[in-house]
Amino acid sequence: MATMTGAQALVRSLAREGVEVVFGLPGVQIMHIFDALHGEPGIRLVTVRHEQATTYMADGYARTTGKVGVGLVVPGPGALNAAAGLGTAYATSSPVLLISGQMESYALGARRGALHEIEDQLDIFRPITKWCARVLQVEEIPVALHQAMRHLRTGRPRPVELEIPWDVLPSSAEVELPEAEVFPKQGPDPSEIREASELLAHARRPIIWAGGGTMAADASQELVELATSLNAPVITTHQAKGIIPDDHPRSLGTFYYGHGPGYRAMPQADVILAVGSRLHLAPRVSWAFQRHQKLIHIDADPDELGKNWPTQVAIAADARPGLQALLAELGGRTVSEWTQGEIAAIKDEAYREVKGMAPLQVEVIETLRRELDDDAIVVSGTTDIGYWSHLAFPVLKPRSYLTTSYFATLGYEFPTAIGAKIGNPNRQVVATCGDGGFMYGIPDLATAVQEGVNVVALVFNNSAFGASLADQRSRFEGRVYGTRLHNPDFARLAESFGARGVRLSGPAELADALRSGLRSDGPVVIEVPMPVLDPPFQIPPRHQ
Ligand SMILES: Cc1ncc(C[n+]2csc(CCOP(=O)(O)OP(=O)(O)O)c2C)c(N)n1
Repeated sequence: MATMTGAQALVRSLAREGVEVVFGLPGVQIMHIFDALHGEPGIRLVTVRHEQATTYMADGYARTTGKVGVGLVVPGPGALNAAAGLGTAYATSSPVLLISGQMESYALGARRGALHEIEDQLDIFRPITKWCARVLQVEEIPVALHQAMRHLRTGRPRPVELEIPWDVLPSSAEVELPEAEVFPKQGPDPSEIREASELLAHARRPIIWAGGGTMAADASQELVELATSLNAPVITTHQAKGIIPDDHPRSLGTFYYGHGPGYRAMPQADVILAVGSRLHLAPRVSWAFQRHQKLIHIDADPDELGKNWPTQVAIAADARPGLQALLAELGGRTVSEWTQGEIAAIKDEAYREVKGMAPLQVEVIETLRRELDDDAIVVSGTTDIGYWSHLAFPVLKPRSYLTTSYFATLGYEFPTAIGAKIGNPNRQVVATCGDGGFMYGIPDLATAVQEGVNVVALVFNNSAFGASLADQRSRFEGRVYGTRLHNPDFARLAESFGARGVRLSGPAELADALRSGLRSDGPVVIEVPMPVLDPPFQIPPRHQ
């Protein structure tokens, strides 16, 4: 027990729980937390320029390191600004903690129009968090933070939010700080593993379908081992890209809007083992998922089991212990008929198709792969190159390819990349941005300069909200309205921030610019002119 203020109790608890970085933006209700951080050498405070960046950066940091990402904002407008990032973290099952201030206790519920008042802020966070709470006593702060960490580190990782009224932060009390805990992961039910193993052991055409839950569980090694011993190809969602190297002989790449090698392989499957995936596509791709196939579904979130597609065996477990148990139970048994030649042929043919559909985009993506290290982190933006990267960019390591999952958050990519680089200073980090999306994150170019963060933003400039324009072309008889954009000179804009800016005349110049950009000390913006092209979801899949 020790006497300390609420702000000290919070910051010491964060340090005790292993938090090393906080992404924050100050304001009167949280200044005591800033002051307590000033006295805490183990935590780096990164001050951002727009609250959206607190949660985007925390998410980028969290998903690339596996550690908890922490944001710190004022209530009301600050909390609302941070909400799109928290929603993205919810969609991507990312362990982000948002600490938001609160009005003074006496103002809660009084509806007097106190500074930054929102009547019940927790109601705003409920749909985009796994757990959220308000703490009203100093002594409760470490306990609440420990509880937040338990939610972040057990089951399906999803964001949490904690709010503390302004007056609680400078108050003092006798406080006990709980020890940080390593929480055990949820293991599977052995009888379900036996049932699943029997199905897999007798499957002639088993396919493994890996979703983002495999990444959150760091189950790469187990997944690759199982694919090898079962002789089963692996299809990933874009969230799980890199869980098996895309160039692995058993990888069948990424299935995205009916494109990718998966659509050729899935109809052949007799048993599908889905791990850490919502299977949200299943009801929409009848040529891929078929009723006669047997589905084994492992997921840390029991709510997902059987929700989108009927399962034969539903296993509520974290992906890693789930796969470990399957490996042990199978003991190498398999009658799988897949040959590596078949898998390679399916993959080659699908790649040729993708190249035929998007030659310019694939040329850019191939340049990226050639120039980047194997463990480089690519934050794949909500932009044309980002969507085609799901299909054409080979990801070689886990936790090195970020998407927004179903949230499709325009503008997340650049701040998310800054957070990723702060968590991984020795890895290359590139964000692929559209001109529309990049403009959301421009304020935090200043943060990247201030913090000396070498992130390369590739801004593919088609002077349009391109996907929306393509939508107008296809669904509204070509009536283009409200989707063309006037843009700044991105290179000069970057220079004015003290960053490096380069304007290319075309994608052919990308390799050199990228190479030198990755060697810079600070952020680099490379503007690449592009025409408006069709994203994959505007092109009907061949099997429709
Ligand atoms: C926060 C948010 N607002 C709006 C959208 C809808 N939206 C999806 S893509 C897009 C256009 C993106 O334009 P740009 O960033 O220039 O990339 P491009 O499509 O041109 O490659 C829009 C407006 C969204 N996904 N997210």
